[in-house]
Amino acid sequence: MRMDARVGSVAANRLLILDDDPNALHYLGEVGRLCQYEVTLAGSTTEFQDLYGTFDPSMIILDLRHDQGDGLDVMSFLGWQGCQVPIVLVSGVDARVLESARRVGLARGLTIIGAAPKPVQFDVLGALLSAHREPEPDEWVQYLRRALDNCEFKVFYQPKIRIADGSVTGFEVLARWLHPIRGAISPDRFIPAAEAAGLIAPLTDQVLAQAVADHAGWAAADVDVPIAVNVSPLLLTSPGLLNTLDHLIALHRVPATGITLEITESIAMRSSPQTMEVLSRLRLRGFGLALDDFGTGYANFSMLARMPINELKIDQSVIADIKDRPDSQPIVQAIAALARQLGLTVVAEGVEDLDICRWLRAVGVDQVQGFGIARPMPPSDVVRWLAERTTAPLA
Ligand code: G
Ligand code: G
Ligand code: MN
Repeated sequence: MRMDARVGSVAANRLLILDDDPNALHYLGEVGRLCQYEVTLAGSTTEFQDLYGTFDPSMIILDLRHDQGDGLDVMSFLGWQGCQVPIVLVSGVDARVLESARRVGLARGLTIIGAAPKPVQFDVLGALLSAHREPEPDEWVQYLRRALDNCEFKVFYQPKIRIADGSVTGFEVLARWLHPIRGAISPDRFIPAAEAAGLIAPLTDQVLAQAVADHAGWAAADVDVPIAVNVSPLLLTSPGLLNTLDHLIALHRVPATGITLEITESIAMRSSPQTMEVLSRLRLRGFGLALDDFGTGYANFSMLARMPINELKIDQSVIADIKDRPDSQPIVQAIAALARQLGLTVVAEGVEDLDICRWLRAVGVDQVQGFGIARPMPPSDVVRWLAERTTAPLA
């Protein structure tokens, strides 16, 4: 996440503007500052190209008509640089030219998020800049607190299927932040921020409370839906998580066996005595423990044998390579063989194409999860999805 990469005093939101009209440049800069960007102004293409490297913008505004070149040159420069920064095009030329320039930018792989005719209206540009703004580290804390107070974190569910018979073995619970203005924010962004802000425990409590309540509600309706919740390594060094889980299963009168906790592979690297104790206690109570994202390079095989886990999830990056990069096949094969010897259930994650199920089954992978089965769905869809599917072996 960008926030982690830029610690210290470097602002997360840096806006670089190119316009050869000094008045327009000044005006655009003011809008940027009002939207809380650190702003740098370029009055010419050469200046822009120099600043692009040194200022490292997180957002760009490009005027399409200026002295040298026509703005399209700048876009080829940015395309050549592999620029992934969101770009807003502005121009005094007519709307059709602006639209065709936008297409040129997209064709060069650029992220054109808006095209505005000049004079650019304050609220149009302001809305674009605000929507794409990354909260600064100190703002995250405040945003996350508010989101927790307003219960903006929701849970989505993604099924896991046993290849051999097509039965549903459970659903992974995936947190989503449904922000009233920004829309859905990915956990890849807010989980690290919550960890850094010391708010991962209350966030996980909210996720668990929703998921265990859903799980119990389905059980009461005679629908058996085991759940798997991701937990941060930070929560495995103290008894807080155990207490939350004990409380929830007592409150909803459900057995621990229907609930699995997914811990990341990196935890195996930091397996302190405290962590081992929490993990062992979880298993002794009957909770499932899955080692997630396996194959991304942290855990070694001897640690695998020592961890009190019952399931191993092979990371989607490893699975994605199976078809295109034959050298990853022996890796999956070795992981699956070892996991089986250790008595672990083996799950392949990120399975988009069910064609690989035959191969996965042959090398000893038991279950699959991924877009090829279903995308993560809201809780309201789970029962219908289960009712509508036909259970048949995948390979
Ligand atoms: O759903 P998505 O692919 O965007 O999830 C991205 C990452 O966020 C995954 O690695 C997933 O494990 C993690 N994640 C999703 N929900 C939670 C959660 O509730 N807690 C923690 N710690 N991680 C989560
Ligand atoms: O790290 P973890 O395994 O918890 O990540 C799970 C995340 O991966 C889910 O949040 C989901 O959004 C994402 N995901 C699930 N299935 C697929 C898939 O088939 N393809 C891709 N690209 N992502 C997937
Ligand atoms: Mn997971």
